[in-house]
Amino acid sequence: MKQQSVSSNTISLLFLFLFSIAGTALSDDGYTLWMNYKKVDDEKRLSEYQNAIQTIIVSGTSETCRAIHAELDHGLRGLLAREITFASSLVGKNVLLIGTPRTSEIIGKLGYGLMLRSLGNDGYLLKSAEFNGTKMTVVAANTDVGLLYGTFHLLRLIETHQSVASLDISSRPKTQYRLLDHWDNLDGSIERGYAGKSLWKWADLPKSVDLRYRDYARAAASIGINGTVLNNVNADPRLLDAEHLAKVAALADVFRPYGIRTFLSVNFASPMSGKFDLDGNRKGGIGNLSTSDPLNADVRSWWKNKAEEIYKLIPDFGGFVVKANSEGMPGPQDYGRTHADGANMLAEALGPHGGVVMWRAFVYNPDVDSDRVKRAYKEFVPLDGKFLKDVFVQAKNGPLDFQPREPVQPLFGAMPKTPLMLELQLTQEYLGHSTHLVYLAPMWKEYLQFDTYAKGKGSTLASIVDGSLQNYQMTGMAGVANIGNDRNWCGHTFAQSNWYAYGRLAWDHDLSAEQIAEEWIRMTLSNDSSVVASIRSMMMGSREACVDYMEPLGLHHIMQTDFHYGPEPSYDKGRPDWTPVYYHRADSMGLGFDRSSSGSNATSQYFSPVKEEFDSITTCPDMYLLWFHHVRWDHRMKSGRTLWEELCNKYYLGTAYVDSMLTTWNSLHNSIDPEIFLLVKSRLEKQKIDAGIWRDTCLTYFQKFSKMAIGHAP
Ligand code: BDP
Repeated sequence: MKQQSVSSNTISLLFLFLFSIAGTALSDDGYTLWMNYKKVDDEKRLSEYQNAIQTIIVSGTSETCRAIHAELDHGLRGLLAREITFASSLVGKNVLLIGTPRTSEIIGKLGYGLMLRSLGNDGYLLKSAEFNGTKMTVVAANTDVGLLYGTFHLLRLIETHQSVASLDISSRPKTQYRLLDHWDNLDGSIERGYAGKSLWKWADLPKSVDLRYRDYARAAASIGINGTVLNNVNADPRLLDAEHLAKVAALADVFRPYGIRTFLSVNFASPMSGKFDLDGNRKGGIGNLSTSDPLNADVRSWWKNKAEEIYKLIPDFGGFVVKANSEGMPGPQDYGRTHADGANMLAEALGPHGGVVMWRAFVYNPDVDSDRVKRAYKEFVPLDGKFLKDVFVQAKNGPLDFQPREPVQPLFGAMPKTPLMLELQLTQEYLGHSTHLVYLAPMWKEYLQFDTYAKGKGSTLASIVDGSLQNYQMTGMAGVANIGNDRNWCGHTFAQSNWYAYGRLAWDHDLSAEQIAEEWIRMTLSNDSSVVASIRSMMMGSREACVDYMEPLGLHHIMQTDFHYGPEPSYDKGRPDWTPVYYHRADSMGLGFDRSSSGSNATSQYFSPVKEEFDSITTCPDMYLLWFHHVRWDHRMKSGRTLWEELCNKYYLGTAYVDSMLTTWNSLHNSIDPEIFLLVKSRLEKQKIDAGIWRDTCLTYFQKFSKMAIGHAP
């Protein structure tokens, strides 16, 4: 579980030994995430577990089964505080049996066949059973990876002190592709990364394989992640050269036993010859062609050959993510071709090998519409039905860019013939980086539960993404990772909860944000119920507070240009669709962007009755009001307050919530590991200062237009 490289193995082991003889006073540096496997401190539960798990049988010899064995050995040794006995046949009275009907005769005889049939490749059963007088806890699945997921579920039950006495659980993921997207660059930097440098040590690979890669895979698999995109969507073409593919293959070898497939972001101009411009930026690709036109025969065969080369090295390679014709990246439109032409060419290369294309819909060409948020819809909806079967169109949750709050991206529901993959952002690009405590599950739930009305009432975003509404043949979610090489992976301890929550929701979007928070707190911080309750309630309101102190009532993109951390509402230079002034449109009359039918008419991209609800200033929910309407300062809100009063109120509510989080946290100083306590405390203190800056900067700026006094309800 410690970070070390193979070459420094011995030294690290020595350290480990010295640390362990130093006793238990060592504080928690966060490295073990939600898998710290500390001894169960509830005596009753501990003896229940010790009694139920006396001998373990892991049926199967695959690398995945070896990983299961290692995880149980390590996990249960910690949790149950004793040596763990493994056996290959039934011995003793109480057995933990892990196997598939193919690898274990007993599983075959227990009669789970029908149940297993409905669980697919990744699902599993957790059962309490009896066989020939032996009491058993059973993890059964159709595949070894299913067993791995079931094993992690069992460990989670124990880590959260739940009974394992009469288990009857079956679980299968609601989406097929559950990916973490890393925006990591070859030089070790991470685009929008706030937790150190990239985990991937390109210079050392493939020879030296950091043991941390395995811990990454364990953590990801423990929450059901089954794919990792290694590099930035602003893709460096060199990742596809032979030298780098060997490095990618070495990573894929580490991830494979954990059921994690490897994917790459690719640069559309890869087949072209490349050079560096005066700023040192690479233009073009790694090939020797003079074009990357997707209808050119040489370009097409370049990609086919590249795919063959990749699959020779990585037989289970997952596929490509492509950012094309967006923010300066090359794409098919450079040759007058469509996004579908580009995506289909790549699908033809990957499809025969079992790979997919994730073609991003994050495009906002100003020629398409003067309102940035309408552009992706206008470019992609006409292409519905034109993509080959191995293509996903991957869209961010909102139509702009990962703001603290946006309405749903209207593409969802509007492309019934194209599987849409939902892209969420774990890294807090616009939500206080790794300094602010913002638990994102409530936000993701808000999107997933949003009713698009695409096929009438009940057409939630979740039902689109999981394929049930429009019968997608492939389904998936992608989360832009918040992971770096910081010792605790995510910078902020609570940012770990966002990694955790993303995986859990990608597996099952019906889980509640509260339940996920509770699991995470119990596994990471404390199993004491009152501590859990305090932290959970802190987390649950943290995202709404962030919206309130940054961009309440539908305001958006009023942050510092490019850095995206603090407020900069007065900024109006450069591309208009990147400037706060373009978005908030404050003037002497009021505030907000008129996207109603009397303005840019972005409301028309939604289905009825959402369209009408958003279009009218009286029915538009407060939380989206300034997104869709330019509202008079003296407009009466649903609360009875004027817009100006409500705005002030929200900013003060947000900052007050941060104060209350700090107070709650301080009250827990005896209940939390000291290292984690101090780390979180110092970040909350900074968050408090930042929230005040947001409030004061924005209100003072808007006051210039409203000419009203800043005040707030007590
Ligand atoms: C924006 C980021 C930018 C990304 C871009 C994208 O500011 O760094 O490259 O999205 O998603 O959120 O492509």
